[in-house]
Amino acid sequence: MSLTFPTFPKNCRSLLCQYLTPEIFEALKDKTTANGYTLAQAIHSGVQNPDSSIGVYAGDAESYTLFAPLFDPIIKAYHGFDPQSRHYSNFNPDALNADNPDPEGAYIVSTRIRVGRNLADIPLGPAISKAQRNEVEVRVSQALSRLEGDLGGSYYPLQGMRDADTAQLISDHFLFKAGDRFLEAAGLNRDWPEGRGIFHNNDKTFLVWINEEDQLRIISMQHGGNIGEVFSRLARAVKALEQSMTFSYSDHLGYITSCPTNLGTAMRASVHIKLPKLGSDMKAFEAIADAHHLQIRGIHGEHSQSEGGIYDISNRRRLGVSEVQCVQDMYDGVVALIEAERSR
Ligand code: ADP
Ligand code: DAR
Repeated sequence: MSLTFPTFPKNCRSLLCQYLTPEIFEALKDKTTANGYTLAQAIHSGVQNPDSSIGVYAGDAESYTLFAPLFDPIIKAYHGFDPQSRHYSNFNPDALNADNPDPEGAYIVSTRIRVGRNLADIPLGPAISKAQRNEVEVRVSQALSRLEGDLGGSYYPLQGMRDADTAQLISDHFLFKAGDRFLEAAGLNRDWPEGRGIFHNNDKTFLVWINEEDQLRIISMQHGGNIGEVFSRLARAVKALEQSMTFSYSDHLGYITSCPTNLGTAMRASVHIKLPKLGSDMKAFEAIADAHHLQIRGIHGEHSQSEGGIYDISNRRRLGVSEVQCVQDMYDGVVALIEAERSR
């Protein structure tokens, strides 16, 4: 890894480019966390990919304190969250005001709510060893095997999975794709596909990804717009898993994740929604999204495009807001988008 100040192109807009000064680089470049993670590793994705939006990844919880002179301004810029602020969690579904906004199913194709989690005693993906990643797979899949009722299901390792089965699960939006160039440069694709896999119940309404960008992505999803039901299932599942695993958490940053954009709740609550008319007026579409703290993605995940007038709409805020607020953000935004689509 380079120990000289990186050269960024003039058109670089990532938060890394904006906040890595020569002074901060000199102050941090020789520091190493207890897991051996360095500044060079933390910034490597953004140096290799100057078109990154963020450009940094943490290798462990200590990264956020040891490299705070760089991470703090990036967290402030993305989340509007100060170094002295405290994060509060509220996963109580009863606090959500979210009757189905589209009971006729005219707009919302499907609803998905996910959280990222990492085991408190193992480094994050960018710093994890192969043996540690395999240990995560064993510990988490064993905990999942003890789930009962509608959360019960089976674990399917990626290693040995038939290519056709992998492709079908990805096409059906259930399984993660092989890591993109940003994750590759962060060291998150090392030893792929060893130690990675997916757990799901029979209905594929409850799924857990093991060792993608975070050690766990805990997912509740179903067709239609019953956002409250999706949230309640996720809350039950996370509570059940917390009985057998300790997740990395701090009073300041909430749930600790490899990418700083997922800190706090580590929650992304999304709908796939048909908005063809708004899609032809992106200025109005984006104005409503901005007003409701929403992110617009394509329908095959991050960095993909919308298809057939269907968009992935989700909350943008994750840190400094509760899980209930994340879902309320998405819900309130979806109500406004449906009203705008109807009025056209
Ligand atoms: P993440 O949500 O885990 O950050 P992505 O944005 O890449 O990751 O989405 C992961 C997968 O989940 C993709 O296949 C995407 O199409 C699917 N997905 C996201 N939201 C929904 C939704 N509301 N309904 C169905 N599939 C969804
Ligand atoms: N591609 C990285 C990450 C941005 C946020 N998305 C995540 N974490 N999947 C970037 O800096 O653009």
